[in-house]
Amino acid sequence: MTIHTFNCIDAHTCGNPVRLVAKGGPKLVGNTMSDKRQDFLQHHDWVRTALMFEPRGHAMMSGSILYKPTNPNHDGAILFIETSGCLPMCGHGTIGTVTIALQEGLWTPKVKGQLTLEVPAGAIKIEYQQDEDGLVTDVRLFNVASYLAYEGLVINCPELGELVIDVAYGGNYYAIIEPQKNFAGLEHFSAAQVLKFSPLVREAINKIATCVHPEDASVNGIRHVMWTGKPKKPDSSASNAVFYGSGAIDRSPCGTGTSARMAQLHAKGLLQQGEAFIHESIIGSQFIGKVESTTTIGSGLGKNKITGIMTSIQGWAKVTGYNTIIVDSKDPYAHGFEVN
Ligand code: PYC
Repeated sequence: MTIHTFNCIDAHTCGNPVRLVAKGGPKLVGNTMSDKRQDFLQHHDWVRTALMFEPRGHAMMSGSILYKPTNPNHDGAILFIETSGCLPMCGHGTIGTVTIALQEGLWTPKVKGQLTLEVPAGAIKIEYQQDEDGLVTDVRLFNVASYLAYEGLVINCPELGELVIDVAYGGNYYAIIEPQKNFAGLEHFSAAQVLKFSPLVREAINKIATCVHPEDASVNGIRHVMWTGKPKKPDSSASNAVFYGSGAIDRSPCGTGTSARMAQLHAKGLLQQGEAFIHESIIGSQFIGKVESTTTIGSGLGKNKITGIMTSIQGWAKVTGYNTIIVDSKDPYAHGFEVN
């Protein structure tokens, strides 16, 4: 019998869970977090399924494992784990991980109030505030470059009919569905409808849209579906529900989704640089997004160069508990299961 022990600290970012593995994560091979992500997926993926799937997790479970950064000038490195796989970047995961790691003394920032972190999608900068008790009160992440990949793709969704969809990247690729003839808006849609129609939309859109990141081919495919609509709170700019994995709706406003949405709106002239974009989640929690600057993505010439934006996302997280999780090789569900 083998027992693996994982010392985890659980938190939530604006409602969505973050389980940070402080001890017990595997050693990974590779020079970058993108290489390490591949090594993890090939040789250690059972750690993710054991900690994210039932019976130790649930459909929305999401987490992170901390690593030493490759660049000694950086403060830390994060591998994201969740039910759908290892994301190249996760916004709510970053805000939760930063909050936990600072409060629990797992990182010592080189400059107080700032961090530079390595994630599989690239390097990101962080600004954070702490109160007099050392609790992190808010985190602003400066995300990897975002861009609008496709505009006006048409799919046929069973029962709903024709849907016009944009696809944007904000650390992951998102199929974005705005209110239109066959979708009146998220405020008219139930969570059950999001869960029912999202996998159908995802399958259809992946048949007609090829998404491969111009700087890292291991970042590819559309795994997230974002339904948009009118917000409930007067100060929110828009609401959204992001579907991921096989049955999850993000309870937070979705960090990489918010960056993708800002890239879409900015490319269409509907959001200006410097303007606040307050994104509301399905439970009413908010992230404050901003287009910080414009940029180009991809080192190729001519049409391989893409115009994009640099965004920031601000949110908060709260620690919910300390969790020593064991995985016993004799447990028939040692590596977890999903009910679809
Ligand atoms: O916050 O980027 C995010 C995210 C991705 C999937 C769930 N949350």
